[in-house]
Amino acid sequence: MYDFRSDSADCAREVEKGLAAWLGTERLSGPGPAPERLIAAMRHGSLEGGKRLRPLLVRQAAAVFGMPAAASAQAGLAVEMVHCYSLIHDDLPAMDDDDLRRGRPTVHKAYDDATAILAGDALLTHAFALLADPACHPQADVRVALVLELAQGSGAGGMVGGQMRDIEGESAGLSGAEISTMQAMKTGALIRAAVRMGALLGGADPRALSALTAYAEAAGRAFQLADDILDVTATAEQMGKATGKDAAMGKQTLVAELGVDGARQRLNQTVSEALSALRTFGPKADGLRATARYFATRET
Ligand code: GRG
Repeated sequence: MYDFRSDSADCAREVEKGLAAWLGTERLSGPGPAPERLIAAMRHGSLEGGKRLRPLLVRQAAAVFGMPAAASAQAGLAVEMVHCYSLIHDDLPAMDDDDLRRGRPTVHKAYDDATAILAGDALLTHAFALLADPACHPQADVRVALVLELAQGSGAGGMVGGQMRDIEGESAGLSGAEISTMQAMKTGALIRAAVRMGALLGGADPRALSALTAYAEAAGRAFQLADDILDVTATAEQMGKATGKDAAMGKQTLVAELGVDGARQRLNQTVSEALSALRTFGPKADGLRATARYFATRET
């Protein structure tokens, strides 16, 4: 029987080891050696922390097709590098201006703004080196498909575009439908890419890929709803309030639109949608099922 706690803990341990290895002096070198300060900032922004959910999704989607965890690990690291870069840039003064991330000083606080920008840039670039590397998958056509998937999920029509919509919406205001689109891009697109990359590694046929894409889109919505609910309830707790309604005000989230109870209801519906997208798959999809359920109950 699939054990979410042990699989997610194994995955997180392996991601930590893999990132530490790939963010070493030798592997980061190009025509010249990578500067020590840059390497240190990249490591600060990606090691020791994080739930490592996106590599877990790559691994679970590949497992649907019987792929062993080791065969999808490198692609999972690439997705995690893109995720870590996005957090480093999101924390910058020009974006969210946060001092803490994962309980530690953000990269621009521990180093400086320019180093944080470059550390994010270098993580993003390195992610694609991992996918192009033959150890990622023996077939070049699969590697190219992975590169395309991650580029589309993280670029202007995906995560970066979602961030732009979020920033634009802060002054213009967003409708409920616009918030959903923004979130599907900003947060959902990388989750979608992670699941689809696992499916591509596993050699999914078009029907399976489309079912897993439907799962990923619903799971991405569930992840974001859970994140927004946690944001509000944690803030309300800090402020000593009975509900997080006031804390939700002014934020472009579905919690502000639906209220905490409405958002919880929507979260449960969305998890059911994710689960029903997996109905044609057998027990090999239990990992993906467990992650969708985890999104409804997570506390961090
Ligand atoms: C700046 C290019 C650029 C993109 C920013 C992802 C993102 C887009 C911003 C992060 C802001 C944020 C907190 C979004 C909410 C959803 C989210 C991505 C939460 C963090 O992901 P987790 O919970 O984090 O997987 P850990 O630390 O566990 O990896």
